[in-house]
Amino acid sequence: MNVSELTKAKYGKEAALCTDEEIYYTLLDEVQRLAAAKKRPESKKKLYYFSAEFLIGKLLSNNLINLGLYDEVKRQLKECGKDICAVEEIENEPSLGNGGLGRLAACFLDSIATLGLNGDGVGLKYHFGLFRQVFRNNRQTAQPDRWLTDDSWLIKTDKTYTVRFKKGAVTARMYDISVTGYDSTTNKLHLFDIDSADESIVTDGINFDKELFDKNLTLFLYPDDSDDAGRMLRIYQQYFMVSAGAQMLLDECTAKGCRLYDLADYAMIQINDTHPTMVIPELIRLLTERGLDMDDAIEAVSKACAYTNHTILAEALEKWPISYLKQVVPQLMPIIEVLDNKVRRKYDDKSLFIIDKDERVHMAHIDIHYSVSVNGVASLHTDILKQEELNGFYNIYPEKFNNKTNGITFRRWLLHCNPELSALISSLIGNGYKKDASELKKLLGFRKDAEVLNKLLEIKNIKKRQLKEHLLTSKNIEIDENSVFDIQVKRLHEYKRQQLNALYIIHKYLEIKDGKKPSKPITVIFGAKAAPAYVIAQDIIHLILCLSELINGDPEVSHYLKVVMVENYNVTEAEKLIPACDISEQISLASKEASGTGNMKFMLNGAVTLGTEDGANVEIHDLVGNDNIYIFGDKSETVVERYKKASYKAMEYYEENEAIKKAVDFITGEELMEKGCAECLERLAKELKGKDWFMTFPDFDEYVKTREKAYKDYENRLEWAEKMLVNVAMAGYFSSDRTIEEYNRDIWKL
Ligand code: 26V
Repeated sequence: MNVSELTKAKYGKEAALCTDEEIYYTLLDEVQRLAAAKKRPESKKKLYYFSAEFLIGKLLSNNLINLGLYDEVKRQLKECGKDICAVEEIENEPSLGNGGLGRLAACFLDSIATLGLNGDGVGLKYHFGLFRQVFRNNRQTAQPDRWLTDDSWLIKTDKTYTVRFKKGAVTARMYDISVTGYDSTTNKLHLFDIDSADESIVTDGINFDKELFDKNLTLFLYPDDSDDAGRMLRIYQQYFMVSAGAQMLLDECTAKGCRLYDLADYAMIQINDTHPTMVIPELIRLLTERGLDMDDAIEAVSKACAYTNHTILAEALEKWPISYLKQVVPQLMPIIEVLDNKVRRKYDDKSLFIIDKDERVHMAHIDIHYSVSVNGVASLHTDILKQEELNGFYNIYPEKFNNKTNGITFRRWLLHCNPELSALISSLIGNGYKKDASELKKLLGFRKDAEVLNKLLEIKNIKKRQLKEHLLTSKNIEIDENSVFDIQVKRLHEYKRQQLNALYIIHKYLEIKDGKKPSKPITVIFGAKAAPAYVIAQDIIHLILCLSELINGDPEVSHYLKVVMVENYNVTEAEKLIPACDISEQISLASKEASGTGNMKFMLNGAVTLGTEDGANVEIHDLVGNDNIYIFGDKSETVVERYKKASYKAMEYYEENEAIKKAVDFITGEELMEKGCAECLERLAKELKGKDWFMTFPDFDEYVKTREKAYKDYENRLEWAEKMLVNVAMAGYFSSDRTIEEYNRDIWKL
């Protein structure tokens, strides 16, 4: 590729004379052209990965890397005085996901294409995606985030499908994004939209008329489901996605000669959490419409579907009231009733039924009865599904249950975000690890090599300086690159326990005020969006922002401790934060974090985990061993028991543990009250003392002790570097290429 030739053709001038924007659009055109010219995988059977979220991140560098053009383009730009990073900045990040579940779907698409498998994504083209987070008065506000531009990675197709609702029909139009594999074939992400979407109905912040389904259907990702209109809109979105997707896939299958009864020979549908569950009754409906009888349709569809569970949190498991479904998609109800009746005829156990006594449809139950596979996303999570949450189902369908520990694409989370580390690895063990991540283990040979260890430390320093520079220029935040970077970035949820981290910060602040100064300064960094209707999560953000104002503004303390909360945490910010991290906070309450994938990204970039035995942390622990991870807190069985017995009393810990009492009382003390909103801070303190549903107090002492131990160990630089090296070396298991190979081997069989 010759960038200047391309800019001359598009803008009539050499690259050196172009703006970053002109260069960006030139590269966009060319990469689109090259991606479209790439080979598509061919196979009789094809995978359709249905997901309400695809958190794909910016695509320019990712595609340049996958097409093998990145280094060359970077060099050419440099020669004409341009910086590829500045060009990357032009692209808007499409925020088409909430967090781990959406990012996982994006990593999977990358690996599916890289492995040359025939599989496309199916989702929604949200106009605004997830809200943009803006901090005002130490609080989160939500703004619309319009990412669409005239020229983008989306290609408008002329494929349209009619989707019928009770209130009327809409036309679904398919837009495609090319999914380039790394040195491999190209697949597609199909995103559906309505032509009649009307962005002008969005008023002040992210409010809009939730009734106008033919205008609002694709405006936002998961609008607020705290009220009926919001929940109803979610059903509109889900049905819209699966109906359009189902029609598209049936067209593709019949074009390949599929007789409807043999659907499973031509299509596998992976259902990413319960959001796309209606694809099952919808496909059954379409097959009966096209002539199959009901039983045959049910069998054909069941053989083609597989379900992934991503959480055990009851509030996140979708149950739609029949009355809602009747108001939105009445055509599905007779089918759902048939599915439920078949279950009732076979089993007495009411907990297996699809429709419960309150007339609600349990979406996960449809998936489990009418699919070939049910998988959890980390070994502990799958065990909990089998033994606890879905035990009744496991007893009747043991053969359906399987584990697929999550993974991440090393192209984005190493090659792209940490070229310095990636170059060091290549110089030590060659380039093989880029296609076979298990080769990273060869790094273990350098455990005692001081030169290599020092290089690792030097790269970490480079990434820390880059982050410092970024925070300074983009957010006007100043941090000390010589401090320990201790980072917790993920969605804000009580089970992830950002509040435990905040309690530690208060504890540390009080110690420093008492004259007990840490020997190495500490920078604690947070990044997290909270659901707008999730009050306590908003309060936790408020607490962190108030702490940040108080501590960073206290000259007695700020030299030793700083607290930063990065605004609008997203994939692009993650790419800058993760490589700079020393200590990775993975402190969810054991049993609650299904897997986590941030934990894997940090590990791969040489951060050491401070975490509980939860989700994939357990597997990280197994791989790196006790010396290379900091584990604390109650085990999953203890937690599960404590919930069963309802024996936990937060107040007892508060009253008996001096340090906890001091930290919690500080939340409503004078210093913070001056900075923040009394109502919010009091509500949070009350919640902790009276309930603490995610059990931060029982883990507090051990958390403090373990965190101090990590800080102390950090000071022995060479020993720390060895821990970093072991983490990088053992991270190969968490390549999403490995995960996808397992999905294909056990479930899809493409
Ligand atoms: C959704 C909701 C929505 C209602 C309010 C409470 C709540 C709590 C959690 C969720 C999460 C839904 C599913 C999800 O995103 N799970 C994440 O999936 C990741 C990929 O498998 C996994 O790494 C994370 O551990 C898991 O939380």
